[in-house]
Amino acid sequence: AVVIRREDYAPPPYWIRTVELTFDLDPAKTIVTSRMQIERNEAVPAQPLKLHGEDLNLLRVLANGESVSFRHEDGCLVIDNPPPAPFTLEVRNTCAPEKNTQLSGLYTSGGGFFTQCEAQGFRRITYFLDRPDVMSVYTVTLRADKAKYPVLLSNGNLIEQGDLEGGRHYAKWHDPFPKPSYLFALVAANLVCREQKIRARSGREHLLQVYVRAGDLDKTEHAMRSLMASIAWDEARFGLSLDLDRFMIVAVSDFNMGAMENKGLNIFNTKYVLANPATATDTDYSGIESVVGHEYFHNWTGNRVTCRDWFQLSLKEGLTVFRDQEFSQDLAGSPSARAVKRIDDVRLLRQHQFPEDAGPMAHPVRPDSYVAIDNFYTATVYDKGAEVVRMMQTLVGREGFARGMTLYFQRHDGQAVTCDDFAQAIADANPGSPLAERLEQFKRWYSQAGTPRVTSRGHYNAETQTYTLELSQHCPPTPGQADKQPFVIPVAMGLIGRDGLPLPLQLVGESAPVGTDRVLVLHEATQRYEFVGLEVEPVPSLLRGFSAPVVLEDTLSDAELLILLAHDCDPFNRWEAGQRLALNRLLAAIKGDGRLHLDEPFLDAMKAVLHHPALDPAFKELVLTLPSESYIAEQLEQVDPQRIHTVRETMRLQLAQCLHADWEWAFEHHQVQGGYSPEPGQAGRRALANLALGYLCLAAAEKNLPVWPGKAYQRFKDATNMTDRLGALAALVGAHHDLAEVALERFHQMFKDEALVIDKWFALQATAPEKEGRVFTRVKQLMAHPDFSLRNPNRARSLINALCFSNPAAFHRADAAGYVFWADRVLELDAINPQLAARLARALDRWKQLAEPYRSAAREAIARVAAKAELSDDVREIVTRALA
Ligand code: BAL
Ligand code: ZN
Repeated sequence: AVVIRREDYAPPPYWIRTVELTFDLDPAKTIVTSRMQIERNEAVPAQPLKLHGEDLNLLRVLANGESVSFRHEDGCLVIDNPPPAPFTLEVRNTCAPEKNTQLSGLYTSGGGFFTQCEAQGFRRITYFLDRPDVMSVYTVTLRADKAKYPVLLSNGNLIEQGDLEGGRHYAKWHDPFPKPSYLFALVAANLVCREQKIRARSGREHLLQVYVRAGDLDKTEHAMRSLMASIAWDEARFGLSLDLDRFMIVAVSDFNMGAMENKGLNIFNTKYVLANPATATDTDYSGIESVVGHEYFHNWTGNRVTCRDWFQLSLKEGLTVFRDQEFSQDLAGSPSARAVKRIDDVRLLRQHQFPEDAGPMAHPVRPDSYVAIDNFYTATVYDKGAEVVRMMQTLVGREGFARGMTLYFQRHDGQAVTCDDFAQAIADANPGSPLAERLEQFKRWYSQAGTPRVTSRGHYNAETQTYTLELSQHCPPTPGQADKQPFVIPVAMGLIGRDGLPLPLQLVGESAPVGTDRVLVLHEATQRYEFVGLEVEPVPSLLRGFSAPVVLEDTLSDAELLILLAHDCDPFNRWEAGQRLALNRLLAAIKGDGRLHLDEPFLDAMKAVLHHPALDPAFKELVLTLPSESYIAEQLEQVDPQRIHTVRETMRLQLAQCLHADWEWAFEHHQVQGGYSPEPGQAGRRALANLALGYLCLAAAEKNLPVWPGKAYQRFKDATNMTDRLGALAALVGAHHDLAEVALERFHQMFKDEALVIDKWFALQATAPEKEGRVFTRVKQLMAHPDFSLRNPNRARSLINALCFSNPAAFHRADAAGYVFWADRVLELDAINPQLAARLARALDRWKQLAEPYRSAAREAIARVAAKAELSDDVREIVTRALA
């Protein structure tokens, strides 16, 4: 395997200014003809022309219409002596879409043709300079059987279409914007579409289309609404308008990622398009909104300004995740609904990115090297990258950040640039800001991996009425980076009185208090802040809104956490205090004798939140949901997954029993009246009612009481939307109640033709709380279910990844059977779809943290995968790093 290094970047020796592609589409053998206008990049010494190609069958190569000598080397087509002046190169080749199970390049799905070119799929379609800094204007002609493939789409504008002999037809598309090959797309399939004409703020008219298979049209309204909302938001917030006459979204059921931002022709996993109340949950609805937004926002952050090389991936991904998160928060509306969204985002970051930063795959937001770039579409590049952008906004303010974005586009529209260029633009637009003053240091967030630890110590002096806050930072070593330099860390904070009221913040030397909320910029290893004029000892509320992606280590007592939970005006920290209280109790039991007995103050605090008249149900649901098993594991030096599971289940049961009357109240009082809407208010009520129902069924199952399981079953049957139906089903499954079996069977019958719902059916069973090995046994049985398939990524993930990533107690078994299962599946999948296999391979990233006997057994399983001779680069990179 070849290691690609960032420091080796060199500009391309050639430019491909225009490309005319013609596709004669056939599932077994598609003929691709490519005519490229190529010229030398005079800025670099003359070199052979090397075009990337993978799994292609070359038919002919002509330069200026004449044959030209070429050779193959390292998977490239090499022309040693291309004509010196700008010239036309014509390449003709074939590829085999129906054999393309990797789903990278041109492939078939459900009887249609689809493409996925990011990161390096275009080279699996035809020979090209398949790198993001080579941008070309594309004209694309598609020819295919008209009856089988009535819809023929590519990027840009349709300029010609018509019939051909033999029942075939053609369509010709032209995209006026130069783009890198990774943004190329085509679709040829039997699809229907929802259309919408809109007039943007700018006055320009656009045609919006959402293409799906016949029968799914009733599930496209939400995606279309989300697209319209995205267009309006980008204009309002950043002054960025849609630059195309036509914007298309196409849904496909076989897709490795969530969606892809191809210029003007976004291709989506059906999971992020299709929704109606009967088949999609509130979570699905909000996922669609954010992914539709995400892909649309890429049109500027990614497409108009793209990445110079793949090490800069976070330039577009971190920024675009930040944008989609802001979009969803703005759409959510109320401060409380915004906070719920923020908490959700932080939970994901902590669940996925923090473990990544602590494991063998730890890498900087801008990685330094890779073997398979597909392995670096990670939580670090995406979600930590978004946090880096958010910190910039915190340091320059919301307006300042918008100014920085404007400058970024003024400078770089139409270019392929770097993370440095982005940070520079934001800083230059905000001279005098803490970002501009410490830009070089701030950029360590791009170059240093690992999650920094911020330690806080407070000291109150009653005599001088001062409070000294000492903040220190350090970052643990990560592979290849033993020592870290201090980061620039914005710490949003406030101080709270024992009565819960916010206190005025005045630092020594300041003439007056500066509000009750401010941002401290920690940039040294240790800094002290002295607050004056405080008549009582305050409780610090630090890292409000999770203002930096760090672990905060403080010495807050239970009493102080209870004050924050009851009173903090920052909803994020209020939630955090509740989680900390729960976590303290869980960890004490796990590290102690395993026994847990919930105390009155904790239970009273939870009841108070549940009944609080001013808090949103969605927020209550988040407070009353316990930290996940994997988050608990991250707090421990040595992890015994079974012990964590047992203790957490004990706590769940005690919460269920001790708050029984409260859960009954919560369930009864949070029913939604009227028709279904995915809006946050309704969704929050449903979430809390479902949480309550889960606890009620758990308590009932323990004592074998029939009432609540009976009610849950009834609700499951009568539900008028998927959120309620699945919630009731999950309550039964989570309690291992006999009715769960009947309900599961019925659910399958009801939805057997709805692939995305059947995915939920598999996932629910794979993520049920483990009890006596039953869940693991069930998963193995489900592998043989007629509806199961490894070839469809959503389906494979719904069972296998659900078990290995989301059900630690079922996966980490003392008999190692979970690891044997994992290794078998990684190897099986690798032969079909290496990207998918490599993702699954990461389920054992944190094996070194496991206690025995898990640790040795996990290592053995990884070694077994690594010992396989024919392994993809993707999987080899993951297991090699894991064993290093
Ligand atoms: N660019 C790959 C899919 C996404 O992040 O939008
Ligand atoms: Zn993206």
